[in-house]
Amino acid sequence: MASKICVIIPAYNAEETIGPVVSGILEYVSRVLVADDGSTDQTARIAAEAGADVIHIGKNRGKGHALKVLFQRTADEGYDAVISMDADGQHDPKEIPRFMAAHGAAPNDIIVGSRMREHGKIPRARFNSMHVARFYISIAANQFIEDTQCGFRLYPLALIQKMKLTQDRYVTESEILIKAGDMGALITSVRIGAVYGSHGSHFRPVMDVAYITAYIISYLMVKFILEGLSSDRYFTYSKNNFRDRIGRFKTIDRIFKIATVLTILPAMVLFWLMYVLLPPFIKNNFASMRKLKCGYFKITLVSNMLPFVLIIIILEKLLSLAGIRFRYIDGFIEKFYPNLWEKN
Ligand SMILES: Nc1nc2c(ncn2[C@@H]2O[C@H](COP(=O)(O)OP(=O)(O)OP(=O)(O)O)[C@@H](O)[C@H]2O)c(=O)[nH]1
Ligand SMILES: [Mg+2]
Repeated sequence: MASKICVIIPAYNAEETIGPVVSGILEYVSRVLVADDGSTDQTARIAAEAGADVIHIGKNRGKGHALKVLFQRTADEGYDAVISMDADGQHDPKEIPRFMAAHGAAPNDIIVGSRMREHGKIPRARFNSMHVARFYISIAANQFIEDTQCGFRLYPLALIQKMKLTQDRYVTESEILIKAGDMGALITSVRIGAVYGSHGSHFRPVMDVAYITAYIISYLMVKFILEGLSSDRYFTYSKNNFRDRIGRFKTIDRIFKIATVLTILPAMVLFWLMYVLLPPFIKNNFASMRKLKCGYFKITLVSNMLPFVLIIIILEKLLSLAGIRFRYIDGFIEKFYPNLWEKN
């Protein structure tokens, strides 16, 4: 039997784009649900006029919270899967059938749109941070995910219900991929076009990247400890585990993240020693790392290089202000943060 699917859109101050986005989508699916997240403009009215059902979230609480509200509502209504799309027109409704087809072939997978082949169309700084993020998110999710930051996705709701989502704003979408992959689920990519233009963005390149990074680091730290101290353990996530319980308390979660960020570099060296020295006692520890194309040493090395990457980026920015264009970092990032699973 075909899955019951609808489209969900978390929207915040998107009055200029939401109308055509909703009507474009309605050519492919019969129901669009928009979560209006405390917009101060006409987003809700225009979405409703274009034919969407609108959930009103009184106060702005961020994309992650809106997604969670939309997951809950659609699950209660008996949908099997949802397609999430952005309100700002960066996702083309014409590509919806490709997500449906991928879902038909793999109904239990999360299907993620990938813009990574559209290199030239993505601002370089964004592309670089997407490249580094996918390196670590892929490690945490036990598989290569081409584009970990794309909001155009298809989620099977039964899978979403197997995880507790504790993160907010732009971190939730990374959290979903990591937890799904680290539970054994598969994540399939479909190529989509990248649209970057004059649309407004709410994404804050420094703060939101920092939040995502802190979450990934805090997640990996626990994964490495669990895998390092057990045999043949590939998957470390289960609902309501220790990490989920920490996530429930915002302050403790924040302290935990800061502590892991401050200690990750020496910890990576310690993990590398555990990787080299413990196997006689703990057979096949770091099981998911041992399946990768490179040794754990390389991951330790590139992680410890991250502060230098940051310094080079800052230097290049300063030089460009002085009119000197010097782009060493792009090639560096592509070389040192590769796809560790198969050929690109
Ligand atoms: N519900 C809700 N949705 C949001 C919020 N911020 C952004 N969104 C939605 O999330 C989607 C993506 O947000 P953007 O700010 O464009 O982020 P992005 O697409 O990752 O970044 P760019 O590539 O720079 O556009 C859009 O549909 C927004 O309407 C928010 O605070 N609440
Ligand atoms: Mg956008």
